[in-house]
Parts: sequence; structure tokens; C-alpha cells
Amino acid sequence: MTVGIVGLGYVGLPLAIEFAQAGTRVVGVDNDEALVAALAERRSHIDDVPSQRLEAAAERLRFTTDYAALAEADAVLICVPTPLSVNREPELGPLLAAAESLAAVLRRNQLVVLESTTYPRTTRETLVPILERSGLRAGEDFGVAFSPERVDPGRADHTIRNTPKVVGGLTPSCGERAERLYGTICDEVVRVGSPEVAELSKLLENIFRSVNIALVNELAALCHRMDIDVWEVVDAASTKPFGFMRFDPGPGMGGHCLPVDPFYLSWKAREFDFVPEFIELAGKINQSQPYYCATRVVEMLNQVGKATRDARILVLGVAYKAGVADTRESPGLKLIRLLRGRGADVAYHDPHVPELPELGLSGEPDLGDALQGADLAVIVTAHPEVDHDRVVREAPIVLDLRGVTRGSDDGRVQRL
Ligand code: SAJ
Repeated sequence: MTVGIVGLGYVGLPLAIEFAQAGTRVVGVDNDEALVAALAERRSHIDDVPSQRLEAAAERLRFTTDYAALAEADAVLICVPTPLSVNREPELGPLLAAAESLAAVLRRNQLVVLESTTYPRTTRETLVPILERSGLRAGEDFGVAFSPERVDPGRADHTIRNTPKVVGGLTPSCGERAERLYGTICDEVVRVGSPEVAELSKLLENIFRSVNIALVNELAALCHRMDIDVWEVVDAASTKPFGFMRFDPGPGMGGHCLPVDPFYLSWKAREFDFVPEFIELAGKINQSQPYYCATRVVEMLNQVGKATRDARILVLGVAYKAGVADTRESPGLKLIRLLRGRGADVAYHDPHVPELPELGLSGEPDLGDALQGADLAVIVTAHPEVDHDRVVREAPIVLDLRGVTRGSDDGRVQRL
């Protein structure tokens, strides 16, 4: 069997490796020539895919920018980005381009599976009509299904093989084909009755997180006003062994999934005269969290008689979450902009992120040097390799947005 994969990013490349290691020939297609050239030389750009794994599966992996190579594939998986536009609406450009290129080479009896996160009905209403420009009929001449990606970059405990894979076929036979295909790389495949169910299940997974993160962020602001330790409240609630799932307050909600996916659904819902209040409210709270954190910084400086203007503030951690280098939609970047807007002199230290070109900033490589001369240190993303005890010892005052200083009752430290 041969599988084609369109889009060789953090979803497509791990899939390519998984199929190759399962004995399937893989044709990987991407429109980025430099990326394809690097992969052809067995150099990986994805942290979760060491170059050695490319080497090991080399004889079953072919990478190209030429969609014509997909003609030899029995199945083609589309794994291209589905971001938001500047006014936070679904940006299906990459998906439409991939579909149009695939339609030009589509062959009878091929199976096409969309993995990119999107709103319900994208597969049926957008992807299928484009593919049918080939003259072939979906569900009759070729198969179509949707199967959401559940790749969590940097995670080792949950893998493609041991994470259940949801699959929704355009027709029962499409679903059966997709189930057999994923059964070669996943221990459990979960068949659902339609692409829409599969599309919406993915959005629910991430909207669930967005809403609960917003809940604890809002609770943190209330607790501050009531002088209650929100971290102790969350710890206590987390002792409940059923009916509760822990979420922690923080500087906001970053990443390439959570700040984006919910707005795909709220955008589509408008077509049905429906305003999903939870999604909008959660988005509003999470997007306002960096602003709230900026006021906490100003408040702390004020308490020691310092103005924000010309204060030297050290931001610890600018990646969107601990342990990663990804700064997409990172609240740390927003917080830096807000503090600079108030005239502060902001520096940062993040062992995963040496440069922030979009802010014209280079990270302070040495923590000790970075702490020298700082009027306030704010822990925004708590990477495990950063010595936060040292931060508490050496910074004049510390604002901890991640609850990593809870062992300290030092009066110079405040937390969300
Ligand atoms: N965050 C909080 N408080 C929390 C959890 C997260 O403030 O309690 C913040 C993080 O700091 C980050 C953002 O929210 O800025 C997103 O964090 P995340 O833990 O949801 O991590 P992501 O964005 O990498 O989410 C991915 C998703 N995986 C896929 O879409 C395949 C998500 O569905 C996973 O549940 C999540 O990883 C995970 O469990 O790690």
C-alpha cells in the first residue's frame, strides 16, 4: 500500500513516519521546497521526529513538491494548517489550495482523508466539491473521510499509536476504508457516523479546554480581590477523584490550537443564527488575561514606590507553554508589548527561545545576569529547567503567573 500525505508539519511528518515504520510506502508532499529538500536529505524540522527516524524509514519515504506523485497513492491524507485570518475568521486558503492541486491528480478508487482541524461540514461542503472537479464522484469513484489530528507536540506518553483515532466517512464504505487504513498505525480507531461528527468532536475537545482555562482565569481575578489563594483552591478541588478536571490559571492561552479552534465553530454557528456564548466568553476572558497580568505588574511596582515607566522588568518564559519553543499566540509576547507600552524596559529569559524577532528582542542567555538590575521578575511560562528558587532569591520582587513559587512565603513574591 502507498499513502500520500499533503502537508509535512507537526501533524503530517509524524504520520508519514508512523506509516513508513508500519511497512507502508509514503509519498509526502509539501509546497515548501526548502522543507522538502531538507527531508529528502533526512533532516527533520519537527522536534518530535528526530532525523534518525527519517533515516531508518528512508526506503519507504519519498518527499516532493509535485502533487503528481500522489497518483501512486491508495490514500491521501490532507494535513495542512487551518489558521485564523487577521480578523479572527477561518483561513482555509492552504486547504483550498491543497484540494485544488489534489483534484488535478485524483485517481479512481483513492481515499482522501482530511485531518486539518476545521468547522463541521467543511469536508462535505468544501473539500468534496473541489475534489469532484476531477470528474470523479465522491463516495462512488473515490472515498472521503474526516479524521481529526490528536498530535500533542512534545508529548511522549500519548502517541499516534496509542491515542484513539476518530474517523467519520462520507459513506459507510468510506468510513470502513478509513478505519482499515488507520488501523495499521493506531491501536484503536473510533468510527463515527459522519465527517461532521468527527469535525465537531475535535472542536469540542479544544473548546472544553478553552472554557475551563477561562473559568480558572476568571476565578483567579476574583480570588485576588477576595484575598483568597486561587492555587490553594484549585489544589483542594483537584483532590476530588471524580467529576473534576484540573486547570490552572495563567497569563493567557497560547498555542496553535486552543486560541484558534473555538473560533472556527463560532464563525460557522452564525450561519445558523446561533451565538455560542461559552466560546465567545471564554475567548474574551482568555484574550484579556495578559491585560490583567499587566495590571498586576503595575500594582506590584507601585507597592514598592516604582512607576512602570523606565522600570526594568524581566519576563521569564515567552513560549506558549512550558517545555516547548513555540511562541505562536503566546501570552508572554502580548504581556511584553503591554509593559513596553507603559514605558517599561522589558527583557526576557527563555532557554527555548533565543530570539524574538517580532519584538526586536534577544533573550538574556544567563539567568543570573538577567536578574541583575531587574526591578521586577514575572514568571510567565515556567520551563522546568529554569531555577525559579534563584529568581525568588535574587529578584527584588517577583510576580508568579504559574504558581511555581508556592513553596515560598516570601513577602516579595506575589502570585496570580
Ligand atoms: N493553559 C493554561 N491553563 C491550563 C492549561 C493550559 O493556562 O490549565 C494554557 C497553556 O499555558 C497554553 C494554552 O493554555 O498557553 C494551551 O495549552 P494546552 O495545554 O492546551 O496545550 P496545547 O495548545 O499544546 O494543546 C494541545 C492540544 N492537542 C491537540 O490539539 C492535538 C490539546 O487538545 C491537548 O489536550 C493539549 O495539547 C494537552 O493535553 O497537552
